[in-house]
Amino acid sequence: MMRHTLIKRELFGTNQCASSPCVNGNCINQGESYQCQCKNGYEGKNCDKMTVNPNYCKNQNWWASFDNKGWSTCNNDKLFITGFYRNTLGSWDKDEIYRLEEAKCCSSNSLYRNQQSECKNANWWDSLDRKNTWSLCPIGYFLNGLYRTGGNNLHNIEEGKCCKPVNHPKRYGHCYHEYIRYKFDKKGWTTCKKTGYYVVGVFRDHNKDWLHDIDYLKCCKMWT
Ligand SMILES: [Ca+2]
Ligand SMILES: [Ca+2]
Ligand SMILES: [Ca+2]
Repeated sequence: MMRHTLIKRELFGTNQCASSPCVNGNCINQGESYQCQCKNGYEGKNCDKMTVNPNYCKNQNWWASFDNKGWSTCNNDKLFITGFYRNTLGSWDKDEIYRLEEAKCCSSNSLYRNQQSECKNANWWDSLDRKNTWSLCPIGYFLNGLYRTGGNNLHNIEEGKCCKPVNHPKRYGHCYHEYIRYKFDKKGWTTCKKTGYYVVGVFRDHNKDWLHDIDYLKCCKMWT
């Protein structure tokens, strides 16, 4: 059957799909032309453009970047953090922040799709030095990255990069506190579990000064 079809095409016209023009999709031969059926997340004639659709998320690699002083962010201002991946607990008394290895970066909800972002750096230099204290983005902004200095304690996370779609107001939709006291002691993903929520801040516990001492994420929805 297959063989038959190929021979037929050779005789009666060229196979427009022969060069596999659909980068992320299936090709449909249409005589002189072709059409691509794109996989989810891609668009364009050849399915070569990535759609930043409301459900788009990417795990951003911070494995090396967060080992040293400097910024680790989502690779796009239009993406917002919904959670973190951490490596194995060092020990209760030495759980260095470089064990934070990845951030989950997700697009805005559909209302703000493809809008440019405006960003601000939130000053957490003192707030993360203190126990029982929240370190938060300015109201209406969502976390996009973290800045750390040279030491490896929790208090060495000094700033949050906080972004919002330009037309997003300086307020949030519904917010809640995701309790991660035990979850964040272990290797794996810790996220805002409810869908459509983004991280806007972290809470340092009453205990020590290590990565596992983040006890809560503040998770908020975008305003609709
Ligand atoms: Ca690392
Ligand atoms: Ca500090
Ligand atoms: Ca903990």
